[in-house]
Amino acid sequence: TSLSPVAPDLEFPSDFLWGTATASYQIEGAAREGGRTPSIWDTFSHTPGKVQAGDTGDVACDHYHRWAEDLDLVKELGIGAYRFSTSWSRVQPTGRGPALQSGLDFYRRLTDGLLERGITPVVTLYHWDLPQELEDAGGWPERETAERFAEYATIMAEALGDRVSMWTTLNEPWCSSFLGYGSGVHAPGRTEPLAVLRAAHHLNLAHGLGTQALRAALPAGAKVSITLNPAAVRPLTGSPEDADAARRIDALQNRIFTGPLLHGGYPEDLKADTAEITDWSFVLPGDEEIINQPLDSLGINYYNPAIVSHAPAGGSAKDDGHGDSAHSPWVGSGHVAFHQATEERTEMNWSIDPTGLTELLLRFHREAPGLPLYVTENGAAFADTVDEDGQVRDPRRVSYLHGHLGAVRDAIGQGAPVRGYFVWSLLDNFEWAYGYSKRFGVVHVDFETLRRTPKSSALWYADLIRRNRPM
Ligand code: GBH
Repeated sequence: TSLSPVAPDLEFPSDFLWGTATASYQIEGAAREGGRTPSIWDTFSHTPGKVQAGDTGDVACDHYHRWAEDLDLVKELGIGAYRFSTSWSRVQPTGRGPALQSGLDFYRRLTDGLLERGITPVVTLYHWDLPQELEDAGGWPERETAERFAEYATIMAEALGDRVSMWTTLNEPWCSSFLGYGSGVHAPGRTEPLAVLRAAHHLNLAHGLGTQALRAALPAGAKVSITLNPAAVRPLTGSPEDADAARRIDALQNRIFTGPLLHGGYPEDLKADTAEITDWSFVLPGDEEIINQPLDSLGINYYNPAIVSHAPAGGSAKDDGHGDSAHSPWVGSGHVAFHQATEERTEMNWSIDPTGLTELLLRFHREAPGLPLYVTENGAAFADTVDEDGQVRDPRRVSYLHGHLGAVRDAIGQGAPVRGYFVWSLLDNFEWAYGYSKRFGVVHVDFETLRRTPKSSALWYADLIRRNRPM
C-alpha cells in the first residue's frame, strides 16, 4: 500500500477506510413508531434513577426522521464509511418470528441513502438494545437468546445482503454482559455474578451462530466481523500482586472473548478465577467450535487504558470508572482497583493516553497474524463552546483525535494491518446512563431544536480525510 504524500505526521494507506459510527438506540428516537416495541434500554431509561436526569432515547437525535440530513452531513464531510447499528425490536418486535416490513424498509432506505451518496455502509446487528420480551424470557444469560439472534441475523442478511457487504455481529459484548448483568449500570440493570458469565458465553455463541447465519444468507465476498472493547491493561507497579490483578482483568475483559473467538476455547485461568461462581457447564460440547470461526476482520473500540492494582476484596467496586454502582462488574475478581493513567481527562473522567491504542493494535497483530483490524470506535466527550459566529469549537476533541490517529499510524508503521478508523460519534447523542449530559459528536446537536452543526473537529477530520485522498 502506498502512502499519500501530504500530512507528514498523519499519512495513511490510500485505501484506508475513513468512517464515523453511531448506534440505533443512541440516535434514532421514534421509539414507538412503525410497530417498534421496547428494548431493554427503553425499559431501563424509563425506570427512575437509572439514567441521569431521567433522559430516554424516545426522541434522541430523531435520526429515524432526519436520516437523509444526517447522511448529507457525512457526505459533505467526505467521510467514506458509516457504521450504524440496527434496532432488533424495530425489525422483530418480540425478538422472534416474522420481520416487520416498516423496520426493514427503514434500514433499506438508510442503506440506499448511503450508497446513493457513495458512502460504504457498515452494519452492526446488536449494539445493546435487546428486545424486552427476550429479556423477560431470561435475556443473554439464557441460551435461547443466542438462537434468536441467529434468526434475526438471517432476516437482516436477507433484507440488506444485496447492498451491504460489511457486517458486524455484536458491539462490545463485554459491556452487554459485565455492565448489564454485573454492575447493573447498563440495561437490564441486573447484578448477578453467574448471569454475567452466562451472558458473556451466550453473546459469544450468538456471534458464532450469527456468523454462520450471515455466511449462509449473504452473497460470496461479504465480510463478517465482531467489535470488542479490549482493555489496554497495565499493572500499576512491578509487584507480583499487581501483575496478577492485570492478568485477572485481561481474562475478564479480553480473553473471555478472544479465547473462544480466536483460539478455540475459554482460558483455564479465567475458569479458575471464577470457580466459586460456576463450573462453566453452560458451555456445551461444540460451542467453542461454533464461536471459533474464521473472522474477516476484528473491530476494536478504544477510549482509554486500564491501570490496575491489587486491592482488598470489594475495595474497588465504587468509582472504578465503570459507572457508579455498589456492585463490581469484575465477578470473581473484586480485589482489583483502577487508576487513571494521566492527569488529562475527558468529561467522562477517562484519561487521555493514545499509546494504549497502539498497544492494542500491536497485540492483535501478534495474536491473530494477518487478521485485518478496524478501529470501529474512538472519540471523546468534551463540552464545546459556541462562538458568536455560530461556530461550535471543540479544540480538545481535535487534539484527542489527532493523538489517537497518530497512535493508529504508529501501529500501521509497526506492521499492524489496520484498515480503517471510525470516529465515535457522528452526532452528540444519548450517552447511555449519562443521558444527554455527555457529548461525543463531531457534529453538535441542539436537543431543543434538534439542529445539527458540525464542530471544528468535524472540519478537522474532513480536512485530514481530504489530505489523505489518493491524488
Ligand atoms: C462505547 O462503549 C459504546 O460502544 C458507545 O455506544 C458509547 O457511546 C461510547 O463508548 C462512549 O461511552 O474505567 O475509566 O478506564 C465504551 C465502553 C467501557 C469504555 C468502560 C470506557 C471504562 C473507562 N467503555 N470504560 S475507565
